[in-house]
Amino acid sequence: MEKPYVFVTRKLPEETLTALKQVAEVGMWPHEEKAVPNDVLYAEAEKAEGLLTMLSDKIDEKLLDHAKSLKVIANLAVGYDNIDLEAAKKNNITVCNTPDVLTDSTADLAFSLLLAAARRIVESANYVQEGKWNSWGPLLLAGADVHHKTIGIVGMGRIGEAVARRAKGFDMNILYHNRNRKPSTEQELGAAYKEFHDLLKESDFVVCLAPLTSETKGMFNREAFQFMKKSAIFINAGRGASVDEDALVEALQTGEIDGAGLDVFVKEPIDPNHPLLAMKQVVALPHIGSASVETRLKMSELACRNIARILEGKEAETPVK
Ligand code: 8YV
Repeated sequence: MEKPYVFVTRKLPEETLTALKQVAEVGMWPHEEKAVPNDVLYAEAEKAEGLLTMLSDKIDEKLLDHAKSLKVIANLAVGYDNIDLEAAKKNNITVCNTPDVLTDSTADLAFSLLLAAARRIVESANYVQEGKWNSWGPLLLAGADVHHKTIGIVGMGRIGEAVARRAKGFDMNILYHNRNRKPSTEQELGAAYKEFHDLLKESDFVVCLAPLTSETKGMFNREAFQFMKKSAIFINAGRGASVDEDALVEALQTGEIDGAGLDVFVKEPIDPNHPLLAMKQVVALPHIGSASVETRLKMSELACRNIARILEGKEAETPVK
């Protein structure tokens, strides 16, 4: 019997595809850093029973209506805001993501951004590399302490909790805001639930780890930045569109807040001329939250297992509910 066809929209390490290749014929876009063009995606999706997709692929209703044989989409991410879930449901397509395997790597990165922005790590490294280090001053490149300060986590899901655990190790006072309260997290980590504006007012570091939904879109707007302390540092390792970037630029320019560490942007890749990139008090990264070799391999393996299981008529390991 002919094996079902699966299309993978970016080049993934061969060794992670083994399980999938046992049950499917696998086609793969051969580039690692170049997105699959829409005409290729449409042509491949039309004959595929499974798609392994990236956050940068827009999987909308038009594509899903067109992909008549499609049974499963596995997104190489915990987020799935690139996929029209309603349209997938309408077409009986199971959507899967890659939770858990990326939690700790993403929390490591979010906390590194916090440390880097607070202690001016990137600015200081550039200073040495550019040959500017020719004397010493007591306040030369002095940043802000992290230990014993207050962190306010917006979005207390798995990654938020993992960031809170790291913050606990730095003796930080932990506040959080979330759709629903997390009594076990409050107990385990001593995290205090706050209304959004109270969290903004009281935090030295405001860390956004919320998924992109109609409620979180643009929630960090001009008013939100005005609630923050003038010494506050804003970290975003969630989704760029949770932030009104014009308001963020303005808040940084006027000293409404002190700095930012950003792994995600409204438009990715960000325009190299974007005003945020010209600011010394901003640490900007190219959406590398889960980008450790170990984690990316695990994400790819999990996505492949999910597709293989659906094609074999089993339940997916991590379907989006
Ligand atoms: C992605 C992410 O995995 O998991 C998510 O939701 O934002 C990242 O970890 C990465 O951008 C690859 O799509």
